Amino acid sequence: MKITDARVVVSSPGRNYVTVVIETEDGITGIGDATLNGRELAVASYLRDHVCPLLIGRDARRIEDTWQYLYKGAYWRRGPVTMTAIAAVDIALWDIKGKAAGMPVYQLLGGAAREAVMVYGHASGADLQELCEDFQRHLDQGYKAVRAQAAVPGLEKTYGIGPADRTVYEPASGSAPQEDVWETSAYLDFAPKMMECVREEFGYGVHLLHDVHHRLTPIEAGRLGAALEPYRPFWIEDPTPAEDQSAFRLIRQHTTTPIAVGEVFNSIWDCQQLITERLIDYIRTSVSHTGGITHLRRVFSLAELYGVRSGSHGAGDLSPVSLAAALHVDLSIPNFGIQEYMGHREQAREVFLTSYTFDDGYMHPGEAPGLGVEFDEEAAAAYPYDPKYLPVNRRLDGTVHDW
Ligand code: CS2
Ligand code: MG
Repeated sequence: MKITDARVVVSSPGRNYVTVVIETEDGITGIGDATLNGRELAVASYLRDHVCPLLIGRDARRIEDTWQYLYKGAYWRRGPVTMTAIAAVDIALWDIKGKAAGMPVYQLLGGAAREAVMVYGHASGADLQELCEDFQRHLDQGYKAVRAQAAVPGLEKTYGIGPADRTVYEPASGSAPQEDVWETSAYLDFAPKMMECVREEFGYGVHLLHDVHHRLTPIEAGRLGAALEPYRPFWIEDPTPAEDQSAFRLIRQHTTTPIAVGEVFNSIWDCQQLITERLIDYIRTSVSHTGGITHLRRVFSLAELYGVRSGSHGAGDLSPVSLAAALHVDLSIPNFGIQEYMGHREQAREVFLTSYTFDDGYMHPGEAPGLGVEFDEEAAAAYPYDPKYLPVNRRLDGTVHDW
């Protein structure tokens, strides 16, 4: 089954997405998500200039060999650009394999290990009242798990606060990074009040998640985790930057609050210590940034050995192709935890025609062969690339901080 064409489509239906399209001599087409928020063109170039020409003539059925060829053959390994590019090719090849077999990808991965995939949505607000109103909206939609984020009083901008019109939150903006101002002490005083408010309003029958977004030192993260224990978070996410995996030993000494990390990771080596030392409870690596289905399964298999469950990233800047691939993996692995699902803007739903379903807080990838997503390239052409950047965070004294 030789590959006859491999192309990259950069478009902006609702937000920027990079989509890989691979065609075979048999007329079967597969698609992959190569979107890296704020660095889309870097991945598009890596693919167009250095990967796609090498795919022509290769056997589309040899997914593992292609993965190794692209990973080891580049000599320069790992990193978000490289691994997102490899991921997109990998996802497209699994799509092709499923279509050739006449089966949804999850069947190729061993079949369903559960009936459906529990997802969590994003509730947010400019104040606690708005947060609770949005939280209730998610409960009304059937979510069993909801993430809570609220603007920190006194700070002009806070991560994760969705627009007033309730369209899908998109943090990237402008033709250059906007600069946000951050003050940790204000956040540490406020976060427990926010979680207490949600529990008082909605009780303990719903899974309550919160994203710290890399902003604390390890000891501050330990303090936050301990302060939130009465409110039983499902997890706190990215409590501290995770380049230093050993830093999580300090957090673990101070709190039993579950920890989720990994959306910025791109390989198993980024989380090997976190998993093998049980320093986290959920690994958030995504199918589109961590080398595709082939590599993500390795991460989750390692995690299973140490009692760590999956909690994959699924923000709106991961395309519907990525979400579909994630759902196939989520359905098939034994140590599934939860899947993030923010939904996608209307324009994206015009371009990516999906088979996955949402019902009462759970999702299923569907039974269509392959991923179950059709990419309408013509519709995509109506939405040209629109350069956008993620914000830069600075502390009150101007020091650059983690966003
Ligand atoms: C967030 C994301 O979904 C999450 O957990 O961390 O919104 C993240 O900020 C974006 O995906 C970055 O592009
Ligand atoms: Mg996050």
